[in-house]
Amino acid sequence: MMQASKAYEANFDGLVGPTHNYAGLSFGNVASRSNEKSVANPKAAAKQGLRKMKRLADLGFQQGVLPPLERPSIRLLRDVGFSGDDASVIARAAREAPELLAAASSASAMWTANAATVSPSADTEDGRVHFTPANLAAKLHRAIEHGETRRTLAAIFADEARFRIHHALPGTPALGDEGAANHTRFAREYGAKGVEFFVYGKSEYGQGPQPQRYPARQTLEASRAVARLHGLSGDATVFAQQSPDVIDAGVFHNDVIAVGNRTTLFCHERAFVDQHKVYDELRTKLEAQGTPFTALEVPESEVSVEDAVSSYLFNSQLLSATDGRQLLIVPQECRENARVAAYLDSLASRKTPIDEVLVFDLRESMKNGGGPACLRLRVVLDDAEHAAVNSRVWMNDALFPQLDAWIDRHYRDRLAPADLADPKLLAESRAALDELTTILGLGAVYDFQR
Ligand code: SUG
Repeated sequence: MMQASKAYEANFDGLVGPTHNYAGLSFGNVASRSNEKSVANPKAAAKQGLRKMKRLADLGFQQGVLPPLERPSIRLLRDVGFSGDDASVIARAAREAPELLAAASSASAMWTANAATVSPSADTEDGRVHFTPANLAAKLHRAIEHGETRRTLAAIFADEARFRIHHALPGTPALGDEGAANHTRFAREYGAKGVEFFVYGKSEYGQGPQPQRYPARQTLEASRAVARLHGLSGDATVFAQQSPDVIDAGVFHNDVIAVGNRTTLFCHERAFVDQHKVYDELRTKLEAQGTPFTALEVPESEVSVEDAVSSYLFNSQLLSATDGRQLLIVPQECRENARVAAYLDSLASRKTPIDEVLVFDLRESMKNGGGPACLRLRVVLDDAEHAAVNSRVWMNDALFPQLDAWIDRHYRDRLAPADLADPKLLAESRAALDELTTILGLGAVYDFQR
């Protein structure tokens, strides 16, 4: 039996959608650009993600599923002027603006770390769990996610007495918001008040350095707005700027160079501007709550920023097991980079807060720049909140084979860029999603069902 006041961190992974493909849509994301136009395997991608969810559920973690969005987005294609029946819309877009068809077809909602920023009820003024869907204003294919994401979140976290689901911030560069990928929470226990750590790429109106080569997707103004909306107090928030030169090296979200959990921050030594001041502020604010803080910093001499970007060492999940041990969930690319592998092997003989490393094959997602941490949205829930969540989305021995068979029924094992012009893909995708809403008990969340 769970104790009444206890809270847990649940991870909600995005189920990879049937249109998963490599379109090179994300300038600044090295993997996305370098795999542009290669052939994707949506079935393998979905199964890789599903296996991660099941293994973590088997290890005793609370693991939820977030559904894909409806893609291709006929709504986007109509908004930009393509008309006629759905098949004509796709045919005309394929002919006249294949880049818009690619944006409309991306399965990018799989990276649920960008779905929203979430603040646990222990931190918020009104004692509810707050969600702000991210506007993802930096990239067209992602800027079309938040309306549908909000609808899905509302279907899963429906109890308004416990969950507050905000609208996304206005989608404009000054308020560019990329969600939980740039947000970490520290706390002694998940259910205790914590310190929320917001990392931004640049300030729109303030001074400060900016990257020169690649875009900074998150602004300080957006991070502050989310903290205000969630009713977080100033003594329990820290805002830090990402080093502009690591953004220019391909660190397009903070979760490509840092990950935190409870009292631990695991990061590269070049992650932040004024890094030691950042640690000091986190330590001071946490110690005021009676919470210790440890920064486990990886030096450039052991793992370069380039190694971090190609292996996704820091796009790992740092998870507290029920026995208190901390596990680091890494992609197999970490084993394939000799320096990163050596660093991970050395953890056993060093005194660090990481007790065990688990390796996962997420190759299909990784080729678009999405590692273990990109694929999950963390939601801290106490028992009553947990009971208020739509129970059909929890991964377990019953849901896994259902979803596995559903993938087998509906997914292709090959999707090349030219296949996005195939009108059958829309029909296949809708048939899959229609069935999924029944499996997950979501109701009619998709436009085509309304
Ligand atoms: O926004 N890739 C995603 C990857 C998101 C990773 N998320 C986190 N770091 N939390 C992005 O850049 C590529 C799609 C394409 O090129 O087809 C893409 O959108």
